[in-house]
Amino acid sequence: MIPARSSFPPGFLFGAATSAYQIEGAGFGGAGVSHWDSFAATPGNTAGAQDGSRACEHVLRWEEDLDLLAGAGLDAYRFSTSWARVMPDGVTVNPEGLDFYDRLVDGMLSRGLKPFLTFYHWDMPSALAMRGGWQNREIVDHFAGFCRVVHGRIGDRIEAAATLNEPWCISWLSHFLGIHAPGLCDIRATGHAMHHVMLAHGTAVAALRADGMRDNLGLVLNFETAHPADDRPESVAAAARQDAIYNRWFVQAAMGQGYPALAMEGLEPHLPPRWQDDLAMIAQPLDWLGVNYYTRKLHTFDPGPWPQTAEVPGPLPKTQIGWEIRPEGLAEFLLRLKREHTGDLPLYVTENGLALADEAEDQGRIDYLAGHLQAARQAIAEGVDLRGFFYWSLLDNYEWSLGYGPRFGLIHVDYQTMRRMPKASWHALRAALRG
Ligand code: IFM
Repeated sequence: MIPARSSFPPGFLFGAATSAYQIEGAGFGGAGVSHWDSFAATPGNTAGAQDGSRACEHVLRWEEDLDLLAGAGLDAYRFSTSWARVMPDGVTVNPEGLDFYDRLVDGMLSRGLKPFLTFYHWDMPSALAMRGGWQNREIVDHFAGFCRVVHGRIGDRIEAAATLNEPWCISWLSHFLGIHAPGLCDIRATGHAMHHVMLAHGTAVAALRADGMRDNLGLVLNFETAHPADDRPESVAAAARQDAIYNRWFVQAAMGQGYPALAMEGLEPHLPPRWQDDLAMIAQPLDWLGVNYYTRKLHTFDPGPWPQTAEVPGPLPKTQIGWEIRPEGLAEFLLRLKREHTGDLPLYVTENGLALADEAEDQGRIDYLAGHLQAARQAIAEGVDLRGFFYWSLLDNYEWSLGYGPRFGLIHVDYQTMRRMPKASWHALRAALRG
């Protein structure tokens, strides 16, 4: 059973999260081409070559979506702004794009929902991607400029803002594993992207502070438990390397702890020149950190080039997309962050959820939510200053390279008619929140 609102500290926020490209419909409202449009248009990159041009037509149906958020008794909505919608060529403002977010934020406020903005959730304008995107240091100032434009228009009404969603996905998943746009498999591109993405974060924070954003500015990172597949020392070492790349690189840099040695073993030769000079700019003081947690993976030694890790399927129950369900990992990360990296910095769970193929299985979503909310309560009981929890996702939506097959939503979307239908989990969450 989903724990009741009353079992959390007063003021604890419950919300749901989405991102622009996954729900809005990039084909509407004068948005420019993003690197996700061209990535999806290239054979083999996304399931069925599906893209976000129509997605959930949120740009046309946002009022209904906000009604469903408020109807569930949620307090907050985590959304992102599409860079390609706000600045189709990466630099020139599209007034229609900004008007959309202006209306959306007012729509949240009029329904009593607190707006939690993420400036960038992956839809980079192609014009900038063609200049090297995150590999090119130029992106740092472009990104800060984009954040300033968005903040200048809606910053007076948002509750909290994060610069970036999941820098691991922006850099490693997209430049090393080639699974997300721009689909590169190149360690040098990866090293540059992993540094520039953090420099862009820090530079944007400094710019937003200068523009008057004094509080509630943060960063959203994803964490994934990396366990060794067996007791062999080489598997233990492989899991530790994976942990350094995924779970330590970004948080350490943001918290002023430098890059982790185990990741530097492979990445240092591929970082941009004079990367050390940027560490202070990266480590800007933040007001909160967002934690996205879904799963754990098992790792073993791989005899190829660094990082010599390979994933092995684990024994735990799995979601539609094969991710193991392990709620205790959430409590472990929240406690570890406090102990090793963030100290007393307020934390939010900014994403947690699962994909299930079919509504008949929706009890699985209720159980998943219950387990992870219990883990959040445990972390709070053990002293973590956790301020809120956002379910991923409000709606079924475009799951990137996996297309529209995986269904993460509290609300079912019929992609033919665009009809929204709350699932059993939406009702269960509402009951828990209303008490
Ligand atoms: O859909 C994604 C989201 O865009 C970022 N975090 C993980 C989710 C599920 O894969």
